[in-house]
Amino acid sequence: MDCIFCKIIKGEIPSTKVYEDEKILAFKDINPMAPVHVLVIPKEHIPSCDGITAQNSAVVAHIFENIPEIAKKCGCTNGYRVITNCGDDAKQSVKHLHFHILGGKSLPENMG
Ligand code: DGP
Repeated sequence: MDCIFCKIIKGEIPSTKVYEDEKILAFKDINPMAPVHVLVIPKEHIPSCDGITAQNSAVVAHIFENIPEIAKKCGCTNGYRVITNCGDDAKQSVKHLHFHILGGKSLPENMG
């Protein structure tokens, strides 16, 4: 499958990893929108939020169980934002489920 994030998981494309275990990987976004901009992804290929089911949702819970520690470790000491883009209207550019962690500064209120 021609998926950039699957290639990052396999080590075929380099990334700056900040957390990894058997189910998930977190790495720095190549185009940071904030001082801290990390992507957290499942190692299992799930295309987007639309692909989350009762069969695979445990990995999503696992991601959220680890997000506070990842955010803290990366320097989000005063809060952070978690975002996932799903589909064309949201401008999802990589079709592998990922959660952006943004922080390290006071973020703008407007998200729309
Ligand atoms: P989204 O628009 O939600 O699909 O965001 C995809 C993000 O992935 C975007 O912020 C840039 C990042 N990205 C794309 N390709 C690469 C890559 O090869 N390496 C890293 N570290 N990030 C990437």
